[in-house]
Amino acid sequence: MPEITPPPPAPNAVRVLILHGPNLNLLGLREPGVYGTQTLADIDARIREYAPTVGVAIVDCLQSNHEGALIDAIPAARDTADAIVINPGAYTHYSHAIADAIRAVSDRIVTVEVHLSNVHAREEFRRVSVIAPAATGQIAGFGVASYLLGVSAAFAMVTKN
Ligand code: CA2
Repeated sequence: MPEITPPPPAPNAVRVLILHGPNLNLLGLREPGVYGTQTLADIDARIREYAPTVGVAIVDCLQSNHEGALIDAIPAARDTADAIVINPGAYTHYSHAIADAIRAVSDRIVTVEVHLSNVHAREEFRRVSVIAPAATGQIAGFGVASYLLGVSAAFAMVTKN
């Protein structure tokens, strides 16, 4: 398939940082029955293709298996992003440190928590998100579309006033 070059971001585009948590680098390589066949690179490419069509400029797509790297990226986005779309992976269920980092920037940054799978229909421990109370909202269960809905939700929240 020919590569699609996304249009340049509009000058007033909403700036969104995409954060992926632990093990999401394995997408498409392991457990395709749960998380699908698309790799993380495929997902990032789809997000980058979609974002300009809804007025969003993607600042960066960053994946880390390290809690501290995700925590560092959140306040660092204060001056470069209007919103963060984050799939915290398994940190969703216990990282109060990531939740605190989100709270610390919530005066300036909208945060959308996203999940590929419907965490509420899975094991008991996945039904609890310590991130959700700190985030602006949560989207789960739509596969790759969860990220695209997250990007649209970020745009809607940043431009609502
Ligand atoms: O559904 C989601 O997006 C999750 O955030 C994915 C996390 C899981 O711990 C959350 O409960 C829900 C797991 C990401 C690990 O992804 C893998 C991909 C391929 C193979 C193994 C793990």
